[in-house]
Amino acid sequence: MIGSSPQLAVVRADITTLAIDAIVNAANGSLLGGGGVDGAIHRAAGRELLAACEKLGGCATGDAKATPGFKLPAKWVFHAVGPVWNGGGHQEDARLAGCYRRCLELAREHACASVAFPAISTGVYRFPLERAAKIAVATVRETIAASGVTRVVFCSFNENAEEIYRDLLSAS
Ligand code: AR6
Repeated sequence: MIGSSPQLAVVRADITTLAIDAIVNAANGSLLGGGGVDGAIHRAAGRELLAACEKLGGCATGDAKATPGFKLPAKWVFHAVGPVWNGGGHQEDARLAGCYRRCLELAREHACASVAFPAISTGVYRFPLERAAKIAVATVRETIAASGVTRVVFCSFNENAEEIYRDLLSAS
């Protein structure tokens, strides 16, 4: 684990393995599962997660909704819907920032002290990784104080993402 701030850290891990108050899912608007990290979370949490998601009625891009973690070590899952990258002129940055902001609001509502985020939108949705990571770190830095969260983990799935987050966290 590496990070210059006591509140923000980067880990390289499968997010489904983290024992933490809440993990964030990079979902789609249906909230009914998919590939990537979404598929991994649904597989690890078990069928009860899909049943809980079915009751949520979908979710807008830039927003997030909470369910329990069921069989996951995490207590909660915050299902965030990131934007599909479409060149940058379609409010992609603002919508991505909205995901991080909303998840920290959900953390406050559910009294979570620790939250782990994957790099939302940077897989199937093709958001450029470095640009996404900058937005992630900046938005968390802006909003963490109001959330009551004491620890945010940026969960990287590969070495490249880990290095990008490490550089961003070591910059003031
Ligand atoms: N743990 C942590 N990070 C992961 C994991 C994992 N187990 N698996 C993948 N990643 P993606 P998106 C990283 O494609 O771009 C789904 O079908 C991955 O390396 O999962 O937001 C949804 O249902 C990448 O950096 O999500 C949506 O339809 C990041 O997670 C759509 O994909 C996000 O990649 C959402 O696309």
